[in-house]
Amino acid sequence: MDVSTTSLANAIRALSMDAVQAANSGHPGMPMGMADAATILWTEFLKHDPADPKWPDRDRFVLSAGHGSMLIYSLLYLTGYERPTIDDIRNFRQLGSPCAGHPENFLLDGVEATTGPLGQGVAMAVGMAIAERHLNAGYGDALVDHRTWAIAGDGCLMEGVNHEAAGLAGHLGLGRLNVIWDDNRITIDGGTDLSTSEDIEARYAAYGWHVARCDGYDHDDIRRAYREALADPRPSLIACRTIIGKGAPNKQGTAATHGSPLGAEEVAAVRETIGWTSPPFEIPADIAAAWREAGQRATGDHRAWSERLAGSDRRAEFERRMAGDLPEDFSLADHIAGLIETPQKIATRKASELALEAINAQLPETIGGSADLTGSNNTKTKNQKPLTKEDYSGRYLYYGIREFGMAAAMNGMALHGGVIPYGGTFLIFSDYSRPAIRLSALQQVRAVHVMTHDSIGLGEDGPTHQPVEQLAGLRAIPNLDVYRPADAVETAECWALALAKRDGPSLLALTRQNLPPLRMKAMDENLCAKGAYRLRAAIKGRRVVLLATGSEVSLAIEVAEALEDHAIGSDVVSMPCWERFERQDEAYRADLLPPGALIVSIEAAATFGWERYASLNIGLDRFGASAPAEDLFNRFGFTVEAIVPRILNALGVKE
Ligand SMILES: Cc1ncc(C[n+]2csc(CCOP(=O)(O)OP(=O)(O)O)c2C)c(N)n1
Ligand SMILES: [Mg+2]
Repeated sequence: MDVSTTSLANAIRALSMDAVQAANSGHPGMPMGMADAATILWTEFLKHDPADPKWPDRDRFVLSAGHGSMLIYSLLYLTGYERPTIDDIRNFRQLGSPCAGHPENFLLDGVEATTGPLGQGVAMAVGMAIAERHLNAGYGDALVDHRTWAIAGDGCLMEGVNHEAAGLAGHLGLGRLNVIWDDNRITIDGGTDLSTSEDIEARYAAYGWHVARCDGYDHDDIRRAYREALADPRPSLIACRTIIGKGAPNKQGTAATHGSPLGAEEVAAVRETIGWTSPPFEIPADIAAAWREAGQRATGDHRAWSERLAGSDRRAEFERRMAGDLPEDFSLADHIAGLIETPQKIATRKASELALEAINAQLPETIGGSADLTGSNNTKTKNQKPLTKEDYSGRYLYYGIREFGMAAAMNGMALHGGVIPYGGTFLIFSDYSRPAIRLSALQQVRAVHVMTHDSIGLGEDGPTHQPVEQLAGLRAIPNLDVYRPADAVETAECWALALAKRDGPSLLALTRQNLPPLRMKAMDENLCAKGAYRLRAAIKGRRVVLLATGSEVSLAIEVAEALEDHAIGSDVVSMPCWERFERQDEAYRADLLPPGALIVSIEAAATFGWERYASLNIGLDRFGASAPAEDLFNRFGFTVEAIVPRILNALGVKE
């Protein structure tokens, strides 16, 4: 079919400007500027099959510059994905349309990652490229042999997470990763020269990347740059010189095209300029057919791959892993039985390591790691060798001091599929990784964050390292399960729950200090599954329910015993996970937290939020201090002697 690349690209321009115009909101500049480079990528280079968007060996494509969402919606539509339909595009940015303001992976097949928070797309692409090489090391070229492409804007490359991710990618030599930079020298405020004068190409070269440059409208030059990128063993940055809003005669090259409709007049002028005579949302038949045909390019590859899979003796395991299913016989029951048989006074971070020994031995899909705190986070198990440039089969990643980059890469790995990433840092530094934790929750991906040193219990490192408000902030993120287990058994139970949650991330807040074993009885049920459960029942008539998490549960038990001495019956409810508790029915919740009893929360962290459950909140609403842990618990009132009088006072009981 004899349709020019320019005509193909103009279909993207028309769809993008018309959809933004119809919505009266959106970002036409980026899709118009990158239309040619994206067309060549999607019609000549990208390996994908619109008929099977989940084909495991497809190339991954991440639109890191997510504001240019009409670019990917156009590409998916034009190459023949089932969705979006032209009506979906007509309803761009409207309630119910999968063509949301920014691309959301759970709304459309073919959108590999949710992007919009600039920089994270590239970091997720790094994670995808890691997963690809890791699976390739395990399953070989026959089953896993694809690339990861990303389109990034100036903004993506300015963000700090870009430095973390690009550094990691260079270090790991991820040659299958190609980032196309929409080098239009414009951001919202105007020219990039307002804020930036660094040599980005030199920066990437210094990370160990291959850097190519091309003219974003010289088609052969674009092809040459892509081919160079494919041939080079290093990750590639392709600096693609473009003009934002290309095709809009009066507005192109200006920030005015970044995030506003062009306006009816300018839209008409574009039609004139590029020779587009079709009405909005109509693609001329020859152009539409050429796009569809290009969308079929990889069907032969796909068929051959399916035959190889059918003939592979690894097929069942490969399919299980790509589907995200755990092995049917996966269980931590033996591990937990051992903990109950031989109770140990250990830190929950150590308990997590013990759980991971059992997990990693059973699940080949886990990839652990830490942001340079391996020995403190206890994230590495004996059978894990490092994942390195020389050996991608390793199952442990030394992320370096890159908490945000780590969490974003974990999202990319989880989105790629076939692996379950977990990564560690101190709970206090969840603040550094928080934007990616939020995005994993929004994207519904399984990533497990191992956050140790979870309170003043970390001791001498002091208030810079002692989390206070972090738990409250993390609990506020929708679809993130935050766990704070109280002993080794709870830690194992929480790990089992985290791994079983396929549609969202989990975070384990773990202690540095040793905790006494509390769960001494063997049982089939995972008690943490309900988020909270009665660990101790009142002996005398119940007047008080002590609601505690993690390291404060054993303290709550001591407090309960002291209250019983005052003839005040006290339950202790361990509450490792608020979010799971919230998912229980009213009867269960009321049984644990009965009206009429004095409910007291005890947690060595901000009381913010605990008011919803308890009328007396014992916590830490200030920064901690540098001292041995025991001195801090004494100083801040986490003792039986300090807590009992407060409860008696609340009950109006005289001592
Ligand atoms: C982390 C983050 N900060 C700010 C924004 C708001 N924002 C959206 S696009 C943009 C400018 C991006 O410039 P560039 O990447 O060059 O895109 P272009 O204007 O060229 O399309 C900004 C600041 C955002 N989406 N994410
Ligand atoms: Mg720009």
